[in-house]
Amino acid sequence: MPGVKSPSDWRSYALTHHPGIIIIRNPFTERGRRYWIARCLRDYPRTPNIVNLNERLFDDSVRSDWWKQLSLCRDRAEFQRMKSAMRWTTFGYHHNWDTKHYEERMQSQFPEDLGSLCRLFASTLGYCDFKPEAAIVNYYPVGSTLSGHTDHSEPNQTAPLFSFSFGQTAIFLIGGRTLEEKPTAVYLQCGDVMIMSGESRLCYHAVPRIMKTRRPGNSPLTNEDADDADHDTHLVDMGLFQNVGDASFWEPFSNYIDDSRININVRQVLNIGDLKLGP
Ligand SMILES: O=C(O)CCC(=O)C(=O)O
Repeated sequence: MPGVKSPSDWRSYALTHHPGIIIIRNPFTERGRRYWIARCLRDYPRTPNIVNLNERLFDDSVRSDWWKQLSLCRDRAEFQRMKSAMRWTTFGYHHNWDTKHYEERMQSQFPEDLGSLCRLFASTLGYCDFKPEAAIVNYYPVGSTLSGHTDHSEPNQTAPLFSFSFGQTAIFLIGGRTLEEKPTAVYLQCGDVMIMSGESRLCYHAVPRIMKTRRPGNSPLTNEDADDADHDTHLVDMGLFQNVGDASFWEPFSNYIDDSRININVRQVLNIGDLKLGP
């Protein structure tokens, strides 16, 4: 897949005290990281996908195409307000934050490229039946946090969960099935992929801190990035994949992640054999 290194070059780790957690340290090329950052900012938070932006605070144009309106905004204070207000978008089956249930009628299309990315990681790890059906993209301005929780809304709680981190570094806490168990802290850096499988799938986790460490996404493109073009080019938006190598195209995305983190969190919703959610 363009933008991802060959699995034989992946550096994968397990956590001794948290069976089922797998961390693959940045298996992306620089161009690959840029591509996913641009997709998360420019494309995924667009209608019909759902975003957190409140209708009393933002008009329809912002709520339906946030990045476009942010790019057009010339007022510094308004730009900051719009930028920091974006906290999540959902697609595929939409996670309902109030009921904590998915509904058959509440879904938008799951993007082909993200589906292919997840299936690549899933099949390489032996989860050949994994179906990416719901995604939450979390946007974290430096200073924001995510409190401790478990992900238990999915009827299928045995399929692994795939989490992709981009931009600034997070301190991620992974605990146990109850709040009594002591959590372990790990850094999730730009490009890291974390898989919550098996016993860890239903464990408590939290993001207590985003750290502004460095300017990710600004390493020069290398030969490795040039070789990307040889892969299955239909799996990504090749126009965007090329454009992120252009300094002026990339600049607004680079500015965003200079003080923010992005996390793509992908789950399977349906149990094996089910074609839709029950009533
Ligand atoms: O940002 C992260 O790494 C975790 C996100 C998360 O836990 C969630 O979306 O449920």
